[in-house]
Amino acid sequence: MEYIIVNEQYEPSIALIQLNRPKELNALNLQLMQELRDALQQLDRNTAVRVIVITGNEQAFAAGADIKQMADKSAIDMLTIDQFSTWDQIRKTRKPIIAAVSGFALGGGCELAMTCDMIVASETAKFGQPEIKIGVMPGAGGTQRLTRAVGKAKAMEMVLTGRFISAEEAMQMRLINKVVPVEMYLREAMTLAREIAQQSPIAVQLAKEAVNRSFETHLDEGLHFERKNFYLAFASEDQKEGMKAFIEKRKPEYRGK
Ligand code: CO8
Repeated sequence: MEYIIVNEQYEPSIALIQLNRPKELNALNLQLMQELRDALQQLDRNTAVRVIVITGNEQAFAAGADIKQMADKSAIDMLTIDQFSTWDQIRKTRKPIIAAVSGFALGGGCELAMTCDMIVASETAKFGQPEIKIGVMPGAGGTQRLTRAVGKAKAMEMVLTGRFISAEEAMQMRLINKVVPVEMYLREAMTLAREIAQQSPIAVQLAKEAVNRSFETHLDEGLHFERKNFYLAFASEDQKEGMKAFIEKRKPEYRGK
């Protein structure tokens, strides 16, 4: 891996992926995205991993897709490269992913953070969809996920002006889960990851799938999907263990079975 650093057991059950193109503010070139996809697929298969955290560095989570790599491409080049299949694969990760964001999360960087399941940010984080300023528009979910998260008016403002918003504003707009001082953002993301890693990984997977389904379907179908996953949870040993532990007034020991 050239552009990311993967630590499969940064903490027990928690993997950390660090985007690592610091000189380019972690601009997302094709290779970085492919490395990220491959790492996520591998971590998704690794039963020792229950939660994945993606981070950058203090200056930048990611300042967007690599403009220098895209600048002279034609529409047909973009179609042929088909980089969005990489993004689609990332979206299919079954384990929960937390983005730990500091500094710039712009364009594809903001879209990558929004593709994750939760976002913990440092006070210095800046979110934005500035594609409009370079003559294009968001292409990896910015018009869709941002609008679902913050509503039409704010999404329009961000997408049509390209203006950045602070972590505090992002918090008020419900784009992110938490804002903490810069020295704490990774630690805070780990605290959240630890709490999720203590739960049954089967229940976590089923629940993540059901929450995500709510973005893709109407209420009746969503409730039906939720119910099926709820029933499925009763096929797990973890369900028996969780309920037994409650009755016996002890901590459950989930084995992911
Ligand atoms: N792509 C390529 N290089 C970049 C990018 C980028 N997105 N962002 C920063 N860099 C490079 C700069 O060119 C510079 O390199 P060099 O030293 O060789 O000149 C280095 O990183 C440092 O950047 P700056 O000197 O500009 O640092 P500043 O602190 O002055 O400014 C900013 C920081 C405000 C973040 C500024 O760099 C900037 O505006 N960057 C571009 C932000 C942007 O427009 N992002 C959107 C890109 S388009 C996009 O994401 C579309 C997504 C579509 C789907 C995804 C498909 C893969």
